[in-house]
Formats: sequence, C-alpha cells, structure tokens
Amino acid sequence: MKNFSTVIILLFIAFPTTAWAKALSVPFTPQAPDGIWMDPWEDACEEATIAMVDAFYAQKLITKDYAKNMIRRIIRLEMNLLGFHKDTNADQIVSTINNYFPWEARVVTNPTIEQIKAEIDAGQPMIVPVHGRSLKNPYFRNGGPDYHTIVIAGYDDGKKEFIVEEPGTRRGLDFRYPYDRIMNAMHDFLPRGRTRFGKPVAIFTQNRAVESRALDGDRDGLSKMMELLYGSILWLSDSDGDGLGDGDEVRTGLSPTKK
Ligand SMILES: [Ca+2]
Ligand SMILES: [Ca+2]
Ligand SMILES: [Ca+2]
Repeated sequence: MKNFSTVIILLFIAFPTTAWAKALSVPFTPQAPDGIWMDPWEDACEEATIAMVDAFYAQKLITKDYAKNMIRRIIRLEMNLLGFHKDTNADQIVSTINNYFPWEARVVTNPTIEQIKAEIDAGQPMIVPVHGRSLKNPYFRNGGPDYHTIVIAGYDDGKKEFIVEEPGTRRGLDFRYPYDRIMNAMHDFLPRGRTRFGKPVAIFTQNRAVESRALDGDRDGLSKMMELLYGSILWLSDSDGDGLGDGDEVRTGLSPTKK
C-alpha cells in the first residue's frame, strides 16, 4: 500500500496538472441577468463582457442587481459616446472601455492561441468578438446570434479548450469551447449578418491606463489619469453631486469627491 501511494505522488510530480490548465476567476453574469431575453438584454453581450472584466479587475462580485445596473449604465455611456449601443464592434468596445473604465483595452488582429494563453498567464482576460452561430453552443436559442462577444478567462491544454465566461446563456460560467472552435468563430462585427467574414480580432486588456490616460470620456475637463489620481468618477462629470464639475473643482482648488 505504501508503494502504491508513492507511485501516485510521483505521478503528480511528473505530470503537474497546473501546467495544463489555468483560469482567472472572472465573475460571471449572463447578458440577461433576470433570464428575460428581450430588449435591451437580448443585445447586451458586449456590455456584459465589459462588466465581467471590470468586476475582475476591481475584485468585485457580480450580483443580479449589480449586473443589471452596470449593463444599463454601459448602454447609456455608449449612447453618449457612439450614439448607439447595439452591435458595437471591437474598436467601439475598446473606445467605451478606455473612455469610462480605469483599466485599458486594445484590439489585436489575428491573435494566436499562444498569444491568448500568454495573456491568461499574465492575469489579463480578453473580450473576443465572434460569429455567434459558429460557436455551436447547444444552449443558444435559434442557433445563436450572428454577432456575439465572450470573455476568455482560461485555457486547458490537456483538453485543448478555452475556459470562457459566456454571457449568451445562464449556464455560461467557466464554459468550455475547443481551441479550434473559438479561433474559427473569432470575427469582428460586420453589418447585415456578415460577421462570419469579419476580421479575426481579440480585445486584450490590462489593469492600468497608459495609452488612454489623456481621454476625458465624461467631458468634465479632467483626464482619465487625473480622475484616477483624485478618485473621481470617470463616467460622471460631477462626481460628488454638488453642482460643480470635476475639472472646475480641481482647477479652483476644491475636491471633486467632497461636497
Ligand atoms: Ca473626465
Ligand atoms: Ca469625472
Ligand atoms: Ca462636484
């Protein structure tokens, strides 16, 4: 019996499973937190994927109410920034993130499996635009949407699968898709049902603002870098609600976060 245990222990040392699989604990929400697959939730995959990555970097849990509020807020921000909120492509998702969130995103064209795995190893989840139907998810209604977005949160080299937060179904927590299926489904949005011909792109993220630090998404005269420094809100021009804008308060020596 003693020898048997030794063999088991040696097997674990020889084949450490940790080298095969790695997943970041990205909090999950379906894009329809109440299970009501109607407007605006039906089209809220982009907003849900942004909310999930944001909660990961902020180390927050996602409750149903939190998810609904956050998705609604992102829709409002997209309306302000872009003038619409349905079917936002990779550049538009990046723009929304970089203008209104403390972390940062960028579009990577034709990413390889190795690049995606390296991002996971670096602790950085990705938002990936896909042709929804090519995912062949059995839980999707009517075969799934033409355009869809998911979060890649991990990989399993043993099974050749990505571990994904899949907002398109309530069963989407740590959902698994084969590497090949994700790579084949990866396409940026194209209008009139032509997403399957879109460019293969992924949205890489990092938990700091470098390229985006001069942006002023809420147009209050205070850049992203300065808002992060003062602790004011990136998507609200009057963070403390005292009637004075964040930028005006800083310029006149007042605090943008205290009335
Ligand atoms: Ca600002
Ligand atoms: Ca602000
Ligand atoms: Ca104020």
